[in-house]
Amino acid sequence: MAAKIIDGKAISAKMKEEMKREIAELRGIGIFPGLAVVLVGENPASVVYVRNKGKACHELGVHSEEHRLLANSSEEDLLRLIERLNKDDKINGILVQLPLPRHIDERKILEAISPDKDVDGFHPYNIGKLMIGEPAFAPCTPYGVIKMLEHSNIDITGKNAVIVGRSNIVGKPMAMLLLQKNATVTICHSKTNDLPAVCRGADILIAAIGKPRFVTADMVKDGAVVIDVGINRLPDGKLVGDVDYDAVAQKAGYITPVPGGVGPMTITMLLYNTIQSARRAAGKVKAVEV
Ligand code: BQF
Repeated sequence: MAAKIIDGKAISAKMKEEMKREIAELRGIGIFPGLAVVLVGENPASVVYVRNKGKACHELGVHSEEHRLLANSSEEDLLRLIERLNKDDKINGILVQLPLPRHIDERKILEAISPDKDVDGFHPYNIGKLMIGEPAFAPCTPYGVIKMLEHSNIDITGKNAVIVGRSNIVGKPMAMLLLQKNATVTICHSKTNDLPAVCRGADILIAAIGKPRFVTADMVKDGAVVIDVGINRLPDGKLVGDVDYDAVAQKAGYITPVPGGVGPMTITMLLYNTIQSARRAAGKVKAVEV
């Protein structure tokens, strides 16, 4: 079987058109969504990601602020900035770009962000809400994966979903969202026994391990939906996912490309969460529903 390609860029573009209409509507009633992106240091990948987020805000007419701190800024400097943004009525979303320099305690920083402005969904409050199936900000990458499946009319209910990777940013929240959508969920990791056999049981296979081309065709069931969350730069500069794309595309029913798959959706869901946050701040919705 030759897989259908799930085009993250096209789905993003479609969602952004809807969001533009929504923003115009909100503007009419005096609501102006605003996002603050905080970058500490200048990790080259982070600089690109922050630029992508600013560009998307600009494209949609969302107010955006980029706050850059030097790599040697203290934890206190960063906490003071977050405190200020927490109180700023123009700001509905606060995003601290990860990873942070090693001398800064990432958990402490994420816990300082007001849960009401935590559009990345990394605050323990929102993680807890996600766990009990209550409305909360869902982390952008796994939330984007759910939207990709829905836009492709792929049923989730009753399916075996296997996630390879157990990170707090992707694997774990992905499991919660798929469970919420009635999948039977397995999370695999580096210690999983006979990983290829577990993966072969997947109707929906999510690769989020951060190893280039780790998921090979022998690990994929015929006709499976394969979602590639990986972004790996090879020594020759080429960007590849966690899936051995060419071979797996011969076997899967659906597959996401890298680039142009999950990545653009991550950015779009950030904007989506920011808009929902602005609505909620204005009392237009009680909470944010996944
Ligand atoms: C594309 C990210 C790992 C760690 C921290 C579009 C992005 C990437 C790829 C992007 C990512 C990955 C982001 C493509 C933001 C996704 O066309 O394939 C957009 O900007 N991302 C991030 O902010 O932090 C990360 C991955």
